[in-house]
Amino acid sequence: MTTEPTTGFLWGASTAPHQVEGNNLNSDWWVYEQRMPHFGPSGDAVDSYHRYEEDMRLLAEAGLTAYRFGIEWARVEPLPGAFSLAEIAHYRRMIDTALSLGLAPVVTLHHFSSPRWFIEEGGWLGDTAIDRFTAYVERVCDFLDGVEWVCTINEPNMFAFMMLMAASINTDAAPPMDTPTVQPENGFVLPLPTPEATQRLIEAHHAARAIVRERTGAAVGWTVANLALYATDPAFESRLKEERWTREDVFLDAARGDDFIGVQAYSTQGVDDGGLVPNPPSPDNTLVGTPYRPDALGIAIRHTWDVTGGLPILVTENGIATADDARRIAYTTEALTHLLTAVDDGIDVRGYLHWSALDNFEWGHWEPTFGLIAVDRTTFARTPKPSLSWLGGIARRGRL
Ligand code: IFM
Repeated sequence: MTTEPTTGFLWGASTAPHQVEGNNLNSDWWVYEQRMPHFGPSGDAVDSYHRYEEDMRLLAEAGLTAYRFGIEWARVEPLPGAFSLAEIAHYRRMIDTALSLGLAPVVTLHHFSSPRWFIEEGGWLGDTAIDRFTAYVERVCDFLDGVEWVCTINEPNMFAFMMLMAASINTDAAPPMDTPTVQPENGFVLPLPTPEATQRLIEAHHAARAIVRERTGAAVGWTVANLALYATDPAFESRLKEERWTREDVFLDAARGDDFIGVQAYSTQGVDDGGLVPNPPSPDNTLVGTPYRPDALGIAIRHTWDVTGGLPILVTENGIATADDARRIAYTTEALTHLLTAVDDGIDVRGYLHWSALDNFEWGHWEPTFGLIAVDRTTFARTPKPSLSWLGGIARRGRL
């Protein structure tokens, strides 16, 4: 097996603004968190809003060459049509900092959180959704000079469930569902994305793609959560196809015509004649309740390549929620072996971005730690874990 990745292969780590920045007061998620008694609110998060330079420097000094971060719509446009020049300058400084440190910025335009006013106005299914989102995207494109990778919407297939939380925004009630990213003890079956949510997100992605193409020189795509679904028995193959289409492939298919597709993979889940089978509890499960399956990345890369008809792939997320960093290294070693075998087989993979750069706010939960860097949430001191220098070493050598 060749372990030499393609020239210019990006080695990096990812974050999302709401999960690391802190005090994202104008976002819908800020509202949901305050209303869910069992949620740990994001609060100051890990204060990456002020400490992004230190965070990026740690990644660059370790040897990584890319950083995926997001722009927070609720900050850039805190009121409808009112754009904050100070926040725009902030994100421009982040791009400049990444570039000056030798990190390719991979910029996400929407990662689960939306402005509170947008959701109150009717949100993603409302009449104004596409106009509002595209106005924001147009404004952001004005300051993306030097950015070569833009992700429009993160995990539309997960976000389609989070959209259900919006039903409570104009009430005092708690949102009607918990986050889809952390599985409870008793197992868990994600609801199906509704056709309306799916179509609206595809429409939004295509509209954003056109704007990014027209106004920037960046490659544009979206990032899909790959569930690495499998039939628990050959008799369930046709049900597997249906589940895959609605939960994943419809979003991958909509990426045809994009410049790349973001692959995000963590674990696998079985399908029987009743649909998804809840993951059984096991001491081996990760801290988000999913089975330990480092092979999920290879499965996801191959499936994505097939469904998109050979679109270049950027692994925009892969990692493990664990308190044991040696386990993170073991998981990632195996995941990368699968990635490199796929490259050997001719699949065009452009980079690997680990989730996550930092331990962060896992959508209502703080216990599942995914980071290459630990953060003391009272002092905000950063402590790189051994996995950071390990991954940086791979990036420097360009081989496992
Ligand atoms: O933390 C999330 C991220 O926001 C989207 N992809 C999965 C991650 C881990 O659950």
